Amino acid sequence: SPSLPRRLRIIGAASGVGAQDHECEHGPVAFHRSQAWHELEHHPLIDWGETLYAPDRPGLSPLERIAQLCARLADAVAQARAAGEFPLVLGGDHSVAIGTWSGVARTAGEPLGLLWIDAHMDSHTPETTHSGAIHGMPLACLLGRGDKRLLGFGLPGRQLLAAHTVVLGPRSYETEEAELLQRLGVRVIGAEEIAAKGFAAAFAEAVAIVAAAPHGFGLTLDLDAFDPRLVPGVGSPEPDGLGTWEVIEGLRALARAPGLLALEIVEYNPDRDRGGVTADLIADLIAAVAPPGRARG
Ligand code: EXY
Ligand code: MN
Ligand code: MN
Ligand code: MN
Repeated sequence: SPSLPRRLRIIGAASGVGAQDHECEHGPVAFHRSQAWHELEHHPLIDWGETLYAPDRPGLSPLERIAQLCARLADAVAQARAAGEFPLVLGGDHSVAIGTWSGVARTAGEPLGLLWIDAHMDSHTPETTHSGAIHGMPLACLLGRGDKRLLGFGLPGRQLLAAHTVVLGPRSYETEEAELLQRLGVRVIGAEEIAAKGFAAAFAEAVAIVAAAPHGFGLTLDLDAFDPRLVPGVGSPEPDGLGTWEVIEGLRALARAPGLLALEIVEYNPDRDRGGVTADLIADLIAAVAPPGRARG
C-alpha cells in the first residue's frame, strides 16, 4: 500500500461540448447529488474538491471553451498534486483529459505513461476526424498532434510518452486514428485481444508498459469501455464491452502501485443512467482506489 494514505481529491470537469450530445456536462453535479456519493462522502480520505465548467460566453467556439476549461483543470490538478493529494477527475466528456494529464505532467516536470481504457481510440486530429467531435481527439493532443490551441498547457513538449501509453479496450474506431497510434508506437489492446487472452492478462500487460514510465503514470477510464447493458449512463455507448468487477479488481490492485499519479473517470451521461447503476459504479471505482477506510454502505 502507498507509504502514506494519500487523500483523494475529486475534481469535477463539467464538459459536454466535446460531443454532439452535451449531456455529459451534467455528470459531475449529478454524481455529487447521487445516493452513491452520499454513501462515500464520509470516507475519511475522500474529499470533494471543486467542479469546473467550460465558459459559455457567446462567440466562443466549442474548441475555445474546451481549451479554457482544460487550462483551469490543469491548474486545479497541479495544485492538488502540489498539496500532496491524489487527484481524481470526474467528467464530463473525454476532452477534459487534455487538462487532467497536462496538470499531472506539469507537476512531474516530465512526460508520463498513461493507460487509456475506452471503447474508442480518441486519437483523431482535425484533419482526420469524421465527426468533428473533440472528445474523439484528446489522446492525439496529449501525444502532440492536433489543433495548437489544445496542445502543451504548460509543458514544453507533449504530455505523454508514446512508448509508455496503452489503449485498452477499443471496439469502435476509424483507420486514421489506428494508423496514427501505430506510427507513434502506442500499444493498442483491442476488444478481440482482450476476449482472446482474458481481461486480467491484458490489464497486467498494459500496466507493465505504463508503469515502466520513468516519471510515473496515470489511468483514464472512459465509462463507455464497459458493456452498456451494465453501464448505460455514457455519452457514446457501443455494443458489448468490459464487465465491472474485473475492472474494479484491476483498479484495486493498481491503486497500491507507487507510480500511479492520478485517476480520471469520464463520459458519465446521467440522462442515460438507469436506476443510478452508473453512479453506483463510479462510487465503487472511487472506493477501489481510495486507501482503506470505512467500507461503502
Ligand atoms: N471515433 C469517433 C469520433 O471521432 O467521432 C467516436 C469518438 C467517441 C469518443 C468517446 C469519448 O470516447
Ligand atoms: Mn442538458
Ligand atoms: Mn474516450
Ligand atoms: Mn469512448
